[in-house]
Amino acid sequence: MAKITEVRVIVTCPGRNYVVVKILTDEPGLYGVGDATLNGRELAVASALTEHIAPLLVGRDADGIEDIWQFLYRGPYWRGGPIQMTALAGIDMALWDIKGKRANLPLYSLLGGRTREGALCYTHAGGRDTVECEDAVRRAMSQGFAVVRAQVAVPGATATYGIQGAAEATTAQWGATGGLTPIEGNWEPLQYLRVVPRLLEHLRSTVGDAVEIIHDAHQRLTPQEAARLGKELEPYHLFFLEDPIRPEWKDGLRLVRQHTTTPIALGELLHSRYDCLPLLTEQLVDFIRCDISHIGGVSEARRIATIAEVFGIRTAWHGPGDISPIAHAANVHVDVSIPNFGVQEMVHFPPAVREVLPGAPEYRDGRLWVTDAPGLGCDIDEEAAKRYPYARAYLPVCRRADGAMHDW
Ligand code: CS2
Ligand code: MG
Repeated sequence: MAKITEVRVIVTCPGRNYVVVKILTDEPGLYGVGDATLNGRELAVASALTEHIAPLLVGRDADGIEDIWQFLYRGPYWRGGPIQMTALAGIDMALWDIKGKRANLPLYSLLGGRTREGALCYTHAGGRDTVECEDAVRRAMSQGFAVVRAQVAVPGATATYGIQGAAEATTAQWGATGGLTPIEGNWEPLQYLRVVPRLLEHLRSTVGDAVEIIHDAHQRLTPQEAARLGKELEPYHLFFLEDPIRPEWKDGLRLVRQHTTTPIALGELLHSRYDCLPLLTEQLVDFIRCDISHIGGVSEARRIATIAEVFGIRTAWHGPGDISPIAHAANVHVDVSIPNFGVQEMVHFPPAVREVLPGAPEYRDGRLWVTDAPGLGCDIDEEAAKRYPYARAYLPVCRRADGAMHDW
């Protein structure tokens, strides 16, 4: 038995903010790390951890992951939601890390062992117009990517989600406005619905079928608009259309499904297996893409994957730059140990992030690889973390042309 002696919460900003949980034990040198980053609400999670969760864990057996998970999920009476499930994810990952270190086995081995060599992954390709996006797709292909996510600027919009590619998801500049108000963009559905089929037509007629293409609608469409887009994209055979509608509108997915055979992926704004359930049991999605840091960690990801498997649904876990290398490693350990893995979103972390949080999965030949180091294979350099103090940042927001709020 290894007793928990301290739950340390470290908030650091090596380019963008990350919240790291470090659980220490009474076994000399034995600790685990977990990611508890919720972009734009970092300190809310940090305070849930330090004020409410950490005092409950000191003295408990670090081996009892399931019991601690249930205790933190059901125990407080108030359950679910992004803040609590992100805090729980940090704890869960750190406990799995400890278990791996005690067993001297990599996490994927504890989860049942390898089902595949490496995790097929995709990178982001974006452009101000279709040609710029094509260049980005070609660059990704030359680096070995077999799957890319393609986004293009919407004419007339002051900012469009996704067109700056991976850089957008890996710098604190993204949404950081000096700490007062978020950047505001605007966006109109009709322009967007015209430009995306043109992008796909352009990509298929220039780069051909040699690459799989994903497009992220980022929860901006109505069910009817999403159905129209899915239908118009059918000739270009997307790998999937991501987040066509808001997650609140699960029923709306039925309409989308009735009208299009374009595969659908959804999940980054869901927070538990309960949130995912109707999407899975009714086969309303082809890929479930929750964020391991926002669903209570490795334990819940495994459970969601198992339910999805029953319905022939594959995983495509969220993997943006706003969750740390620790979460990316957790993703890949799950990816390589489940039977129904689909694809993994990835980013290239900049040097400062790698310095503070070593151990991100390595990219090679279109796939991500974790090492055989015990546990997650990640760490935090606390001295380096201190050199990058927290800096308040917000995600951008999006308005319609008349000034009304929309979904970013
Ligand atoms: C996105 C994210 O990677 C994705 O698919 O939807 O970049 C998302 O916008 C951010 O994680 C929000 O913090
Ligand atoms: Mg997305």
